[in-house]
Amino acid sequence: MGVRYRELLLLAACACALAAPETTNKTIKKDVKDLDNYDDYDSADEVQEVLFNEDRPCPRDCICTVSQGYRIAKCNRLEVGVQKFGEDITDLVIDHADPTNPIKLDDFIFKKLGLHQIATVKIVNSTISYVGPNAFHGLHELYAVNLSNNKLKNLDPETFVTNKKLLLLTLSNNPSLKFPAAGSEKYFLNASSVQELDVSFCNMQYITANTFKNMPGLMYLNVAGNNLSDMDPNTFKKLLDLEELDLSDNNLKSLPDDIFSENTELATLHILKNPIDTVYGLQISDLLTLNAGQTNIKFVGPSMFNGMTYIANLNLSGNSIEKIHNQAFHKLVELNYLDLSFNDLDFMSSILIKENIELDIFKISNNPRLKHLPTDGFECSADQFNIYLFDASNCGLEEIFDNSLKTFTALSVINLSDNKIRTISEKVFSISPKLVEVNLAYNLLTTLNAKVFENNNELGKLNLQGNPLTVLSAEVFSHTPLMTWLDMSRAELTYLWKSGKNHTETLLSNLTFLNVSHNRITEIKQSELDKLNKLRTLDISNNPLACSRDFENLMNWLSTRKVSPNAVSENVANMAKDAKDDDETYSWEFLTRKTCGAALPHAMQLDVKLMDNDVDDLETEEYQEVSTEEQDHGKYEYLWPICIAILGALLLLVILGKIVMMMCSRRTQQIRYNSAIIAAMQAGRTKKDCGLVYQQLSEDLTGPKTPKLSRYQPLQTVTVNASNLSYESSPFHQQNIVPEHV
Ligand SMILES: *[C@@H]1O[C@H](CO)[C@@H](O)[C@H](O)[C@H]1NC(C)=O
Ligand SMILES: *[C@@H]1O[C@H](CO)[C@@H](O)[C@H](O)[C@H]1NC(C)=O
Ligand SMILES: *[C@@H]1O[C@H](CO)[C@@H](O)[C@H](O)[C@H]1NC(C)=O
Ligand SMILES: *[C@@H]1O[C@H](CO)[C@@H](O)[C@H](O)[C@H]1NC(C)=O
Ligand SMILES: *[C@@H]1O[C@H](CO)[C@@H](O)[C@H](O)[C@H]1NC(C)=O
Ligand SMILES: *[C@@H]1O[C@H](CO)[C@@H](O)[C@H](O)[C@H]1NC(C)=O
Ligand SMILES: *[C@@H]1O[C@H](CO)[C@@H](O)[C@H](O)[C@H]1NC(C)=O
Ligand SMILES: *[C@@H]1O[C@H](CO)[C@@H](O)[C@H](O)[C@H]1NC(C)=O
Ligand SMILES: *[C@@H]1O[C@H](CO)[C@@H](O)[C@H](O)[C@H]1NC(C)=O
Ligand SMILES: CC(=O)N[C@H]1CO[C@H](CO)[C@@H](O)[C@@H]1O
Repeated sequence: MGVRYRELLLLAACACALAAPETTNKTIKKDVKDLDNYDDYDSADEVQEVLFNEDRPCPRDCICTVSQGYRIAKCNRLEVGVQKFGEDITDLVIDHADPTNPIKLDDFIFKKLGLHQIATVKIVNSTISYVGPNAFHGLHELYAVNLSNNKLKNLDPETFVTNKKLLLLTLSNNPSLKFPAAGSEKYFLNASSVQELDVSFCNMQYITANTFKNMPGLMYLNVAGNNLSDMDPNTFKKLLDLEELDLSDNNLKSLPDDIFSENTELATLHILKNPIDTVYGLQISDLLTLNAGQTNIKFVGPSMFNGMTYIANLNLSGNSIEKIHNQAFHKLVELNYLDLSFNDLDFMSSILIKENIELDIFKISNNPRLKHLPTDGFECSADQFNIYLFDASNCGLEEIFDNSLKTFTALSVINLSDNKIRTISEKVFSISPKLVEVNLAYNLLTTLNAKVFENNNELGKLNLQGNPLTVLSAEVFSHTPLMTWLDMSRAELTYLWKSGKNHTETLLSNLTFLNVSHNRITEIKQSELDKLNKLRTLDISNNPLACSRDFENLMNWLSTRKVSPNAVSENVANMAKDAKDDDETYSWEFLTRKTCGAALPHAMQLDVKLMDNDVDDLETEEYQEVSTEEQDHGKYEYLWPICIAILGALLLLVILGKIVMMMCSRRTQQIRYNSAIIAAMQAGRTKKDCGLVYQQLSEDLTGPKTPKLSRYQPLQTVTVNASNLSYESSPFHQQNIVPEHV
């Protein structure tokens, strides 16, 4: 259905692409002295001439290029008598012409300029003071005209009457353009070949039954962003081929029931951003896409969509919907995409989507009053749904029941972020073996059941960011060999995980990204990471990391393995040379120096304060100081006395620590205390004895030894496989996330 005009769109896109300032060797250049300036036609004052054929130079104020057989002239102005174009120019582009010198499109101007064969005319973001009724006459190859944003005022209705090949006409953003007034018999244009017309943002107040009557070829009509309010029932009755209509961003409060009764081809209707409160009664038998976001629809009744039963894409996002009848969607058996996000729903019936067995994407995110999903999941009249994307983020969900996803066996992506979920039982995801991405960010999870992903061996991305996680068992990942991305940042972990007794060789061996920044981790050992052969990025910033030999080994290991400390690897590369200039980034070497290489005088003060590893906080001066001292070979002579002094202090601190531990049961205090001791000890790191004491200390003080492991990565880009999409004309395509295997 949408094929014809989609091809046109493609063609238009091609034409636009061709209009890019691109030179190829096919162009014969002459008198171009400064090639660097060649593309810069906006600022080119001098005459640049490019020959397309032997006898016609590129006119002044223009740059001519050839691309894939199209010959494009980009100009700053049009002046009959001064400029003369080669007949073979196919595309004319004027963008941002000098506003003090408005463009006049006098009668026959293009012919007079020699543009007999012109196929596309694009004059945009300029000022066109006048368009003669015959300006475009005689252009028999003309196929696309774009006059957007030009302060156009009047267009004679017959302007394009002779352009029998004209298919695309874009006049958007001309708020002074005159249209036939209400009640007038006049028509806007007599242009029967035009298939796409864009008159969006033209401050149109009214469309009469006659406005488009002499454009019977229209397949796409865009009247968005005007001030349309009341619609005549006959407005679109002459447009028998209309496939897509964009009425968004107008002032429509309702649409006459039979307004589309003749538009049997209408497949896509956009009514978003209108104060409309229902689409009940509209009869559009073959509508595939209804984009009704940001309207005034508050209640969805049982038969609101009865006149549009073949809808595949239904977007009701951003309304203030409070109630949806539990059978509202039951007749929409072809429904593929249902977006109920950003509404005000406080209840979701378990039979809401019962009959929508073709549903692929189901979004209910951002209904903060919802609080619960159906206890036993969404009922399905078939065995199971095919839904592969379910977004219930920010729904105030307080729990997720064992059976909440019972019928979602094909799930690939689930987003439960920004809820209040405290625990997730091992049953919840066990039903969905194809899960690839799970987003649990910003919930209230303190840990995860070790078996929660036991059935999800395709899981690749897990986001646990912003949960009060204190402990995470590595066992969680023993059944997810494909896991590549794990975010456990902004949690309360004190360990990454302990090098385990039960770790298999393959545990997380495919992990490439691990973010544990903003935790309370004091110690990470190489042994905890050395199974992660594919690790590319490890973010451990903003942890109270303490120096130890293990730590230094780890840093060396990470450098050797070229693991990046943050996502931007170039910055890290620069870091080595330019640390002082770029304190936003850091290398492992830098982190080592920062954690371990504190200047000796500082260390001797046994400064008992919370160690801060935030690189951003490190002052450049301090850094310089440190690096100078590192070059000082005499450094190690001081270590013995320091070590002894520290040992003494440590003994004291250990005793103190025990006392404090007995007195304070609150974990956070323990951590602070612990960090302080470790910080105080760091100068002794190279001493064997000190190291031993340190290890014992940390074992004593760092609390439970349960291995913790979490990882997660943002789930933005699931592979898009456009060829899978079964419907043709829809804005939904661009944003659809279609996993390859679906
Ligand atoms: C275009 O010309 C440049 C030199 O003028 C040459 O280096 C380049 O290889 C040519 N490209 C093609 C596609 O012929
Ligand atoms: C018309 O030109 C404007 C401004 O460059 C551009 O945004 C728009 O996509 C063009 N439309 C078509 C159909 O080429
Ligand atoms: C529209 O243009 C055609 C010529 O292509 C002409 O025959 C017809 O009369 C015009 N229609 C009106 C209403 O003027
Ligand atoms: C939009 O239309 C309403 C009447 O429907 C009118 O009162 C208002 O002034 C118009 N707004 C503009 C910007 O033209
Ligand atoms: C659905 O509508 C919302 C609000 O208008 C919009 O932000 C979103 O992009 C739409 N979704 C699609 C797939 O077009
Ligand atoms: C890592 O992933 C690949 C597929 O991407 C898989 O074939 C391989 O078995 C995985 N590695 C381990 C150790 O499971
Ligand atoms: C250790 O792994 C084995 C098999 O890999 C498993 O049977 C056992 O339950 C695991 N032990 C624990 C404590 O998880
Ligand atoms: C890790 O997470 C933190 C906060 O959650 C974020 O600011 C940081 O950019 C992430 N690191 C990487 C490398 O993505
Ligand atoms: C999950 O939902 C949150 C909040 O609505 C949003 O910011 C995020 O982009 C979503 N993530 C995915 C992968 O859809
Ligand atoms: C720079 C500028 O103003 N560009 C505008 C050109 O015109 C299009 C629409 O006609 C606008 O979207 C651009 O912002």
